[in-house]
Amino acid sequence: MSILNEISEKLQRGRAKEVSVLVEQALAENYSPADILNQGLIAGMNEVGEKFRRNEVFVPEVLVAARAMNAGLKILRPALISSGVKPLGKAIICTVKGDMHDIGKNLVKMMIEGQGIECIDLGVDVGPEQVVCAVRETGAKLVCLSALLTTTMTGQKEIIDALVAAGLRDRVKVMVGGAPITQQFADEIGADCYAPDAASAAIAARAFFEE
Ligand code: B1M
Repeated sequence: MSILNEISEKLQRGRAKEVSVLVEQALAENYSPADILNQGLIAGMNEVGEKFRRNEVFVPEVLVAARAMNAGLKILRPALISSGVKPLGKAIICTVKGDMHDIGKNLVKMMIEGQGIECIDLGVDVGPEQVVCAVRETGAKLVCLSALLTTTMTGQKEIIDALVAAGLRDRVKVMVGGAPITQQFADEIGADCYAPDAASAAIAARAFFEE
C-alpha cells in the first residue's frame, strides 16, 4: 500500500497520531504537499463522507476522522504555506452562523495564507455582527465565508446584507464556498466570487489583491 493510501486508511479509522507520523514521513520522502493533501487526507475524508451518507458510520466516527484530518493538516501546514512572503493584504475567514464544519475553511485559510495573504480566522458559527465588527477593526479587504449545510448557506447572504447595511460593502470583496454552494447561489446573494475548492479560492484571493 502506498503511503498516501495508508494516510487515507488511518484517517478513516481516526488514528490521529499515526496520520501525523505518516504525513511527516511522506514529506520526508519528498511527496508533494498537494498529493499528500489530495490523495491522502482529502481522499480519506471523502470516503468517510460517503460512508456517513450511506449510514455506514455515524457522527462519532466522523468526528474522530475529522480530528485525524486536522492533526495531519497541522503537520502539512508549514509545507503548504510558503515562508517569508510579504503579506499582500488581509482577509477574514469564517464558517457562518449555525454551522460547525471547519475542515474546508481551515484548508481554504491555509491555501490563502500560502498566497501571502494574512488570514484572520473568526472560527465557526459566526454571525453578521461579528463579521461587520472584524471588517471595521482589521481593515480587511476580503471576506471569505464557508457554509456546509443547506440550512446555513443563507447565513452567507445575511452577512452580505449586514455589510451593505453597515456601509462597508464597497470596501470589501466577498468570496463564498462550501459543498452546497454554487456559482448561481453566489450570484443570487451578491457575492463577488464563488470558489469550488481551496486551490481556486487561493487563486481568486490573490487576484483580488493584485487587481
Ligand atoms: Co457534517 N454534514 N453534519 N459533520 N459532514 C455534511 C456536510 C453532509 C453533506 C454529510 C452527509 O449527509 N452526506 C451533511 C449536510 C447535508 C446538507 O445540508 N445538504 C452533514 C450534516 C447533515 C451534519 C449534521 C446536521 C449531522 C447531524 O448532527 N445529524 C451536523 C451539523 C452540525 C453543525 O454544523 N451545526 C454535522 C456534523 C458534523 C461533524 C461535527 C460530525 C463533522 C464536522 C467536523 C469539523 O468540521 N470539525 C462533520 C463532517 C466531517 C462532515 C463531512 C463528512 C465532511 C466535511 C468535510 O470536512 N469535508 C460532510 C460530508 C462530505 O462533505 N463528504 C458532512 C472535507 C473538506 C475538505 O471539504 O468542507 O466541502 P469541504 O470544503 C471544500 C470545499 O467545499 C471548499 O473547499 C474545501 C476544500 O477544497 N470550500 C470552500 C469550503 N469552504 C469554502 C469557502 C470558500 C471557498 C471554498 O471561500 C470562502
